[in-house]
Amino acid sequence: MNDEDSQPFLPLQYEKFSKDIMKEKASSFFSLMDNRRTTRHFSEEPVERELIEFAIKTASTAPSGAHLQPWTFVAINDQKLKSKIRDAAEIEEKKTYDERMPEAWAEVIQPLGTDYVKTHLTSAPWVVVLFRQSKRLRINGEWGPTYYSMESCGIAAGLFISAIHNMGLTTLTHTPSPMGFLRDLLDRPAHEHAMLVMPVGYPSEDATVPDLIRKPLEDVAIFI
Ligand code: IYR
Repeated sequence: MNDEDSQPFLPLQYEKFSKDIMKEKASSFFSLMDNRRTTRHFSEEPVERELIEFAIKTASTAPSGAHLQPWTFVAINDQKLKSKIRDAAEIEEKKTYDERMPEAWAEVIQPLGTDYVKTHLTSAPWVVVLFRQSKRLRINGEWGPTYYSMESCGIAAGLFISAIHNMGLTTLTHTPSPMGFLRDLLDRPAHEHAMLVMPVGYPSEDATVPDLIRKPLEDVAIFI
């Protein structure tokens, strides 16, 4: 690679905090995120498009393999399209719940109270579908791979969920299975693969969540 091809480097913008401020920030961010819950019960109250744009812009700050940002977020507000997605998702999910789900899977999701009925896909004002790009178009016109696209999109999804929670809205990571129908319904190209469906909105007034307990630190971390 010659100098003309390489990226310019800039000084890192970095602000160092005092130890006390670091602890305060660490603990308040943990409290904020520890209060996040996934609910399937959404209000129909509208949400401004600008807020969804901010969440997608935040997600798009995620680190990604070779900085290819291999994601497309399709944000759907159109009621007719949301209904079509719900109909198609429920057809697949009914088969999954009734026929395809092995017992070992059913036993761990049974406490979550989920079923094939996907009300959230029509009640939430927005449904955001995250597509993972497995290929990219090179400058020479040929297709090349993307790198670590699963990891990159997983990180982007985490930032999206955090941004939505931080702005006072709620989302649900819904994974209709299989989800090939989303590429057809949303007219996405063959190298894009639907990965997550995230309804976004306010929780309904009667929203409930399963009574879950998160694993304590000792069960999720080892310090050496
Ligand atoms: N995809 C289905 C089933 C489902 C799977 C898991 I793993 C969950 O944690 C919850 C549900 C659905 O979205 O209902």
